[in-house]
Amino acid sequence: MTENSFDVSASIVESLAGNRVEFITTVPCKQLAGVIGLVDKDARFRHIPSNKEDEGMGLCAGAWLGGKRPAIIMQNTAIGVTINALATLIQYYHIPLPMLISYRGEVGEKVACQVEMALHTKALLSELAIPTYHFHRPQDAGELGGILNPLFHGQETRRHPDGRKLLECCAMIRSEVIKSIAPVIRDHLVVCNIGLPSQELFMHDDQPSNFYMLGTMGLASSIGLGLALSQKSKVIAIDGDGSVLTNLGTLPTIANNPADNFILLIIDNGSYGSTGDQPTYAGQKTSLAKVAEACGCENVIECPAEETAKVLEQALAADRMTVIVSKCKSGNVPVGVIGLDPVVIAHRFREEVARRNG
Ligand SMILES: Cc1ncc(C[n+]2csc(CCOP(=O)(O)OP(=O)(O)O)c2C)c(N)n1
Repeated sequence: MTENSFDVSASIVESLAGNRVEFITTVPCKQLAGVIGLVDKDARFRHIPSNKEDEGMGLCAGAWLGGKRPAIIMQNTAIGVTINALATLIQYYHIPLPMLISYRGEVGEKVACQVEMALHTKALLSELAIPTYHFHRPQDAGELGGILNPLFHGQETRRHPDGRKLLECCAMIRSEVIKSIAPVIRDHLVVCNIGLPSQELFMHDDQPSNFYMLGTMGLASSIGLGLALSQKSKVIAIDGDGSVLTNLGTLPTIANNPADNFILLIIDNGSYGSTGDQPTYAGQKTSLAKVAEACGCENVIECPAEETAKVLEQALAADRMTVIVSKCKSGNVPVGVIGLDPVVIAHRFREEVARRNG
């Protein structure tokens, strides 16, 4: 095959499909427009455009937990945006994620600003110990299939080690909202927000069906949506107002990619509770319920905290994607840390998802 006749985009798409990648999220880049166009039209893939690359990584994490092989397509200028998601989500939970990254800023680049991130792209990936493969010539893209195979295989055949409970959790008082919903959410897949919400849920009702976020503030809703789109069981993402504000792009993504097995429960205490109750804008002029509606979410319910369990039960019974904003007071109580290894959390959750989906 000559260099000219080699179709890079088609080769990449076939390598992805050939490795059973089914869930792809993208933030566009001109250089990868051909691949993105093919992915979008190809029924072998679920294509979910995301608003920001770290949001996309949350979606991919959810898809992997849901049993699907994910991939993200993005531009190298976004590497900086994704460092936290890479370190505290993708790497921390050992989630296999191929990133197809366009390399803007190389020799011949017409947009001078692109050169700046090109200078740092490889150094940042190297600092994170992420193996990189640089396709210099069009035909090099033909190597993609062979690169993907071991990436997925290694993670899918690994099992979480038993008994790796690293730290003992100290039982302390819990938030009333988490306490009241624990019996309702026990039978469903739950993705729980970073900080105190996860610690409280772990302390009171640890289940293999709970995915506790230990980092990556803002991505509970993205992980939850990716998971819901990837399998059939019902998914409840428990988020916080501060975290939703940090990833506000999640609401249009949710609205435009509805999954009737998905409930986003925002426990809105009007503050960044886990860091000492600093006020958020949601506790002031900004109504997250109205923002969700304006973004196109169709079933948005705001309720007082004491009605959360009942509203959640009704939403589960309705089989419709629902956003619930539970308004509660700020205030924290001491609670122990989560004594589980992140890889244990991810793998036992993934196995539970697979068990439920038969
Ligand atoms: C990117 C990033 N920024 C800031 C933090 C620190 N942080 C951890 S939890 C948290 C507050 C989360 O607030 P919210 O989502 O409202 O949940 P709450 O704790 O109030 O239930 C903050 C600011 C972080 N972990 N990551």
